[in-house]
Amino acid sequence: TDLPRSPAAAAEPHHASPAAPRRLREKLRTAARMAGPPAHTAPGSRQQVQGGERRAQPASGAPLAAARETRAPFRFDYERFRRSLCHPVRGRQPGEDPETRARRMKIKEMMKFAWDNYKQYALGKNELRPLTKNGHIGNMFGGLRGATVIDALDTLYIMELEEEFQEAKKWVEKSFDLNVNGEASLFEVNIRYIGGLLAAYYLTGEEVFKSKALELGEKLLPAFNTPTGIPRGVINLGRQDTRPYSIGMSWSWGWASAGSSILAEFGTLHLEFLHLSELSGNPVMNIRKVLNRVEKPQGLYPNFLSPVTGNWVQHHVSIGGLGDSFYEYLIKSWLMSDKKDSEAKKMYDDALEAIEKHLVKKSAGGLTYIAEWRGGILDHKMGHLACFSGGMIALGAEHAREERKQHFMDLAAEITNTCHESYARSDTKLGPEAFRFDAGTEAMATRLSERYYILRPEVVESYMYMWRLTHDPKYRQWGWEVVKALEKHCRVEAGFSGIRDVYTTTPTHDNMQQSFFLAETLKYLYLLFCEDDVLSLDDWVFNTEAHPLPVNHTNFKA
Ligand code: DMJ
Repeated sequence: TDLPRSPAAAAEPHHASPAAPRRLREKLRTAARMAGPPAHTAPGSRQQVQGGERRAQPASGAPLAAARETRAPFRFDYERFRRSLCHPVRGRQPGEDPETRARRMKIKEMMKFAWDNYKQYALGKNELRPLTKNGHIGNMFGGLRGATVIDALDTLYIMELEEEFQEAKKWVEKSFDLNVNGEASLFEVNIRYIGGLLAAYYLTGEEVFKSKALELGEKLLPAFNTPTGIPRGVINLGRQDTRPYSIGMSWSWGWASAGSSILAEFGTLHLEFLHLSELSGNPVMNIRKVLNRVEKPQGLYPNFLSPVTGNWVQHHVSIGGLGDSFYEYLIKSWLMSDKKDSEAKKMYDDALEAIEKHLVKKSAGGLTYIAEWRGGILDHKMGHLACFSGGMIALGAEHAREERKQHFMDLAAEITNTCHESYARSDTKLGPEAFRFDAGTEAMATRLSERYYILRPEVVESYMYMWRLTHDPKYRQWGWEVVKALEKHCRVEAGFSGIRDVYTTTPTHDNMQQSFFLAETLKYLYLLFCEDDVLSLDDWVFNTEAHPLPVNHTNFKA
């Protein structure tokens, strides 16, 4: 999701103390709440938890006292984990046609260009400002720096940009400071920093990424100290008060109605926290219980929920901003659990049925889209963010009931086609932030404020999944159209920039190279022109920032 930001206190970083694993594990154990036995046991960990009893606590929703456990020292077995993968992470690179290779190399060149400019003008800041050639810090990450470094790590690695990967790794080792004291978005820190560090660790086995992920994960835990265990949106990274309902640790966004938490924020933690749990040997919280208990209007999940009562605060439903990645993490939790997490699968199936029944519409011109819902009234608008849903529905289709499989593949293809239309109908061949289906308009922005494009990935993300799952060559063609448009309208002297209006061929640049451009847009484009065994969907799920997290292959024999 993408949200308005509250002003946050940016603090000057001090030098981080090195992670202290034993102390860290102790704190994780104290603060984490258990709602049942861990759903996930990674191949690397199974043989390591010797005598480690994980005692389940009742899912009361109230914070629990410290879970006292005795167990042997925990060590994640990375080599064993690597042997559990079905494919080498960067694939086997069999013979392929020269055009596909050349296109992939072009995208690699774009990544190098984006990285080199960030490194030259903004290393250590969160994003590059490519027109003014300086860095941007912003207020989303609570004083943490280097969002672009962390977001870029796995893309650099996968693209075999070895020198650049080493530069990024060196920055993490020497300069990534976790001893900060500012207000951060729990969601953004989780998907970009935790997700990026975890992926870098699983891909490379470099301990520095694991220890930083665990240390940062520890800092996020107090956000879960609410009466329901549903975290609030903003957390102060400098405070470590783990008492129940502690005041002053976390806040709801000022703009979110009545102190509510956002579905796409608290619903987009599960994948990363399961892995933190596996790597530390400690259990994690499970906030699904609350969602299962609360009544859902027409089976739909509204975007705002009270972290105090566990009830919905407002009946706005959207598969785009504020809702999006909650649905994504349900199906991906199931896939990541090697199809064991049946609770997540059922929630996904039920939610998708409700979405299809109430939100999926067809325009007069025959375009399928997903509308938004405000207390029963439809808003015939689709955000760019909602375009990830083509890929998600395709990913889930294969695992639907036999008689629904083709239906969901068709639905995924139709939505992806609509999102492609939103690009094809613009002058730049890039899509607007939101497009509408009303008053004779189809798949175009009608408001000036919705015409911008900030290098977002969701449309190419769906192209990548649709390609992998159908091998219909049109998805590669569509991806190549995006590459050409990015080169023409977004590439500037010192990096890539978003544009303010996709409906003019002389667009104004917004002077921002978003970190997700390196994490997601370029990674998904690159994978679109790779063989299927590069970051194979058999082995990996992508978090919502496109950071690959491994599937837990439960049948793996060492
Ligand atoms: C990214 O940070 C993630 O994809 C998130 O889920 C939504 N917003 C941006 C990209 O548009």
